[in-house]
Amino acid sequence: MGRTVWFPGHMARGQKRLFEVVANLDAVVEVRDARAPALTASPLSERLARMKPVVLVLSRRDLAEEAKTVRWLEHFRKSGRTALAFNLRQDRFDALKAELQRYKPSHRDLRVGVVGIPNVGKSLFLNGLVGRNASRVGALPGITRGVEWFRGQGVLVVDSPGILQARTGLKTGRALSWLGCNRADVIGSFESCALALIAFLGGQGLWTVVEKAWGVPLDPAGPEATLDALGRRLGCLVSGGSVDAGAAARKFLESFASGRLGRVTLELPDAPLTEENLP
Ligand SMILES: Nc1nc2c(ncn2[C@@H]2O[C@H](COP(=O)(O)OP(=O)(O)OP(=O)(O)O)[C@@H](O)[C@H]2O)c(=O)[nH]1
Ligand SMILES: [Mg+2]
Repeated sequence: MGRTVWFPGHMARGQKRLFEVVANLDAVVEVRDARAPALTASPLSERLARMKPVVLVLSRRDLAEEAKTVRWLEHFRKSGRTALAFNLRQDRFDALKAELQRYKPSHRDLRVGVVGIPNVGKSLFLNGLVGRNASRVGALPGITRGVEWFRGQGVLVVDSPGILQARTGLKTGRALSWLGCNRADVIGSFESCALALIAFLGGQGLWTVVEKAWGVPLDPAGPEATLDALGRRLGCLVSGGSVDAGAAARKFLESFASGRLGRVTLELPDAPLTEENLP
């Protein structure tokens, strides 16, 4: 059986190295995507929480549905967890910095680690914390390859590569690709990931986001027919005028993951996405 998540060597090495440095940290910030705060939990989340205080940061607040983000924050607060949501490209993190200072020992600077699955915004968050563009940020998963220390604004911060669980269910792996956190091309194909996304959005009544942005209705004949219509709308055609489904799927996934289609939240605290309920 092929892999259902992309798990290159830098993830295995990063995980080992991360646990070596955790002992020297005062607190850990776990970054998750506000569009799916349960699905995008780090596989290291529980283990880290047993070792150090963990603060949750929900990234991409600007791409999620605000009322649903408020429900998630309320959910975490009720479960006794500290969680804050940001547009990491714009917002200042003063409230979060104040929260982290609670863990600073009196004799030295605060030491914080930033963890999370690929492409959730860890490096962008770290840059905001140290006050400069210290760590490289990029639209594709797998930008940060190693565990690295950065200093700035009275805090020492460790960036880490995005780490996935090596064994993840196929449907969960595909759903992570919708948010840009897993490599669709490595785990199956752009097409299979896009078809699952079409089925999911249709089933949840969320297709309106795509229809509003691109004017393509959900085709009752099924996801393949809808992908075909998307391909025509996006001009992904091969000679002879038929649709290049792979190219259409790739464009659709990239637009969805980057939030260009509009705000959308995929799950709520009382109905988290799992291998059992995903298409
Ligand atoms: N609109 C928006 N984009 C964001 C936000 N947070 C992160 N991004 C974008 O998401 C992409 C990934 O950001 P990175 O900081 O490189 O993510 P990472 O978690 O370090 O990724 P890896 O190192 O590859 O695991 C970049 O294009 C960011 O600009 C946010 O709150 N809003
Ligand atoms: Mg990074």
